[in-house]
Amino acid sequence: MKVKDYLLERIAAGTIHMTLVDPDKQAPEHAAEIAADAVSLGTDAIMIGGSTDITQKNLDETALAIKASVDIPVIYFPSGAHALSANCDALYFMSMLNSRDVRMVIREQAMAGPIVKKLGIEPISMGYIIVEPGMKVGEVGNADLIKREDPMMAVGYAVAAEYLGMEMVYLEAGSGANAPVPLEMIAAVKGMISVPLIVGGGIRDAEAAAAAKNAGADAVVTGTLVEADGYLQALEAVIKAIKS
Ligand code: 1GP
Repeated sequence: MKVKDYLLERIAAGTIHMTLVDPDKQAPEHAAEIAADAVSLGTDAIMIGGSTDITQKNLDETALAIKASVDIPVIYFPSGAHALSANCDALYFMSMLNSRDVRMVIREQAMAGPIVKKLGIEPISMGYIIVEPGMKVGEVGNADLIKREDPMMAVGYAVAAEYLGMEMVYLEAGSGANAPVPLEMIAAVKGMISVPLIVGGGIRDAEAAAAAKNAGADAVVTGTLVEADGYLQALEAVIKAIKS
């Protein structure tokens, strides 16, 4: 089954959870442990990515270790064409729609496309929209950040993504954000698109996860959560909140 179909099938049954692992943050063996823990707690897919310091080496090694330890899809969440790994089941073929830098909108993709084709990795097209505070990804992506009080700006980009044929939309507040994407913004976007809506950035507890789900997120992504020691309890609470 294609990863996209797996995600759509899961989403049809309710909001899903995806665990983001940054290859730059721990050794591949520990990344594999985190992924296995997340699977045992009910996460639906593992995403691998980070805004900075992703190399072909740490990506390949982390993807390989994770693939060996889990049997759910492992999806690459790329920051550019400089590192691409055939060790993942799929990758988000994404465009940072509100970047001021044409490189982030389409040039990296033009470089990556032929390589992705040759490697035979499943591409899942995605419109990536960066919301305040945006954090590192907003900074390195030179994003024209969506203001927190401007849900209609996010709606505009999201509908444009769908009309351009993108298969998913991702509302991103940035990894480690002190506040997740506003609930009104999630609801406004959800009300105007029919492709799945992924939400991430700054979601650290059950309350925030449940709120994002109830506002309309089809998928909730958490990353920073698993970087702290003793992450099991927090991750369990988040996944439970999303699945209940
Ligand atoms: C980042 O949305 C993800 O791309 C996850 O964010 O690290 O804050 O959970 P956190």
